[in-house]
Amino acid sequence: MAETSPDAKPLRKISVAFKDLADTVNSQSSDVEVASFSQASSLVSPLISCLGIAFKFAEIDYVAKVDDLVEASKSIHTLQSMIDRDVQANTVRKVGSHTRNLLRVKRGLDLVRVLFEQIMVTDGDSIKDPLSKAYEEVFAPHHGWAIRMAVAAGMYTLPTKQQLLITLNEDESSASVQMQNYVTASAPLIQYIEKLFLSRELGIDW
Ligand code: 1PW
Repeated sequence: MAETSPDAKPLRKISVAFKDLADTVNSQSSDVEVASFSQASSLVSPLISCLGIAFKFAEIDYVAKVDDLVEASKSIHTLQSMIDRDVQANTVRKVGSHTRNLLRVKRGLDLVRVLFEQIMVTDGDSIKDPLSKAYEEVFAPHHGWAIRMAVAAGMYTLPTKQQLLITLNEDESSASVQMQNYVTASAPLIQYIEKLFLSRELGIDW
C-alpha cells in the first residue's frame, strides 16, 4: 500500500505544489497566498529529515518557522499583506516575526533548489559536495561559527544518493524529473519573495 499512500512520493508532492505557486507568480494576475506558500513549504520538511540526525536542528528550526507561517495564514491572506503588517508595526526584523521567518524559509527553499541543481550535475553517490555548495551559497554568509561547524560535522553522516532515493521512493530518472521541476518552479517564486522585500527596501541580507 505504500505505493499509493499520499506520502509515498514526497518529491512529486513538492514539485506539484511549487509548480502551482510558480503558475500564480508567472500569471502576474494574483498575489501569492500565505496559506498555499506555507502549505507547499511544509512539504519540504520530510526532505530535511532524510539528511540524517545531524540535521535535526535544522529541521526543527525550519518546521517552527513554517508552522508560524501556517498560523499566520489563518488571519492574513497574502505574503504582501503579511509583510506590510510587519512594516507598519515596525517588527520586520524582530526575532520570530512572520516576515523574518519568511526570509528564513525562502532561504531553505533556495538551499533545496541549489542542492537539487548540484545533485543533477554531480557524478557519484555522495551528496556531500552538492549540499556543501548549496549551504555555502545560501546560508553560510548568514550563520555564525557554531552553526557553520555543526553543519560541517553533519556533512559526514549524510545518506548516499542511493539511500536518499530509496527513502524518497524514487529511482534516478524519476527523481531527476521531479528535482528539475522543483528547480524550475522555485526560481520565480524565490525571486518574487525577494522582490517583495527589495521593493519595500527591507533588504534580504540579514
Ligand atoms: C531547508 C533547510 C535544509 C537544511 C539542511 C542544510 C542546513 C541548513 C542549516 C540551517 C541551520 C538552522 C539553525 C538555526 C539557525 C537560526 O539561527 C537561523 N535560522 C536560519 C534558517 O538561518 C536564524 O533564525 P532566527 O534568528 O530568525 O530565528
